[in-house]
Amino acid sequence: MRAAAAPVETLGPELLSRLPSAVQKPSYDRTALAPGMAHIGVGAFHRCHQAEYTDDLLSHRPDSWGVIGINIRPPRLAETLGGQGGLYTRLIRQDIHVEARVIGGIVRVVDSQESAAPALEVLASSGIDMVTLTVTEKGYCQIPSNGALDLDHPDIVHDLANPQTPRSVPGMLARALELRMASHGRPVTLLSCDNIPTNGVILETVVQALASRRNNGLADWISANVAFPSAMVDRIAPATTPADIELVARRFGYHDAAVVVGEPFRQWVIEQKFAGRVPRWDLVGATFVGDVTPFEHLKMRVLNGAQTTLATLGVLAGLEHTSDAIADPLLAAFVRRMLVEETLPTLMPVPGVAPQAYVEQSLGRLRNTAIRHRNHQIATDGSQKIVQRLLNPIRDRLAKGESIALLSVPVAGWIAYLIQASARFGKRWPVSDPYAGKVAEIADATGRDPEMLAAGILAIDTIFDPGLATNGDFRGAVTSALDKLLSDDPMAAVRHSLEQGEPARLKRPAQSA
Ligand code: CS2
Repeated sequence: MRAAAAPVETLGPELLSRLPSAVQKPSYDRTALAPGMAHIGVGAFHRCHQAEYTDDLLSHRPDSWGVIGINIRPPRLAETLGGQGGLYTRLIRQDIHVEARVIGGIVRVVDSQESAAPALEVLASSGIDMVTLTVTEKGYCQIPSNGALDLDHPDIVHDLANPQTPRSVPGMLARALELRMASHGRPVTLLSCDNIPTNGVILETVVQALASRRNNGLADWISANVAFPSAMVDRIAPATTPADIELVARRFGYHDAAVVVGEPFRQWVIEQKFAGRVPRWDLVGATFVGDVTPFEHLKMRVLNGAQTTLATLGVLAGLEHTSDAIADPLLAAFVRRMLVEETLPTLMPVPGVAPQAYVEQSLGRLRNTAIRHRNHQIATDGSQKIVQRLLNPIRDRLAKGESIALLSVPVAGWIAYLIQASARFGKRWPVSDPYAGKVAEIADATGRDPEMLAAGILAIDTIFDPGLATNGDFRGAVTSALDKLLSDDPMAAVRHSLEQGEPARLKRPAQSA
């Protein structure tokens, strides 16, 4: 009779001293670590990015910067990270290479999905001097086209009526700040780490929009005691899959329900605008600068612009991951030309960065076959992403009378992606986007006519500002690309735009009969 295999042990504090030597582990004493900051939204990106910088900082100089991780939306943390004492494995993967490290900076986790109370208790406490957030673009309850608080958002409607039991992120932060003001009064920095331009300004705008309606001095107290720096964050870290968890078990011999996987590249540029104590992430690779705008534009328009383009066009071409889409010669040629010819000229100079080299580096990152970044994941919440990734560079080019033939194709790609998920277009795939219902309604009403479809969707003024939506060149280019993307040969849109945009000297002579 064969002996039963020994059960695989789960990662936790007691396993730390027995981890295989191939797995790097915290070099500092976790038991001595006091919490000094909180993070809201402990997803793969936080665990792979800010938490790694914090872990580097704690190794560099042990300090009271332990992190309390809070989730206010699913999934619950108690069963995964919580059960592992906050520990998890961060894998860095590049093609066949895997580097493993257990990150130790998260000292406690808090589930606050059912009620705001557990989150508020942490956020309002006098020991917390820094709050970082990754709550996704839509977590800010802002109107994508102008960044103002969306007063019609159901959670905001709720929070305006029930300010002490908030549901939204802005509502929760406004309430936490109100509690701080009424108790210890300590200053705090709220640092958005979501991938939105001027994320600090947006966070401040939505929090202050609620605070100013309180009429109790909260807005003024916030102005004097709270900082909202903007930040550019970068590392590709797709959703963890069962295969990643399996890889850790197979290679390193333990079970970890909270594994995250990222690429080697990482970058964090933070506006130097703080209130109170600040973790010195600048000592471990982050950059503190006066203005993050040039860094944000570069990253969102080049790397993220390429990702969104490859994601939606990739799905339409039947491709699963970013690395599959960029392995397609047509899509690769398209995205490079779009970035070099149309996107780069919209960018301001970025200290220390050569734009062409940045494009090549970005495309290289997207070719990493070990990063299984699903095109559908990137296409998720596209309505919240296309403004900064595609529409802003388009607007800048149109203002200078420059061509937008290439950048319009992924805009049409986003439309085609969403409308093909509607019942009218056969529900080709499930989608997750706050505007999916609205787009489906338009598709139902207009049917297949590309001109009517494009007109209907470009009229959504919370995404497309009216100046852009009514521009004839833009509308024409989107309509023409959409027509082809909805045909049996969707990639004709990509081929056509490449041929059209091709400088005359490169055009092939017409074939003679
Ligand atoms: C991606 C980003 O899902 C997405 O929208 O484009 O998460 C991207 O991987 C990160 O911004 C990279 O830093």
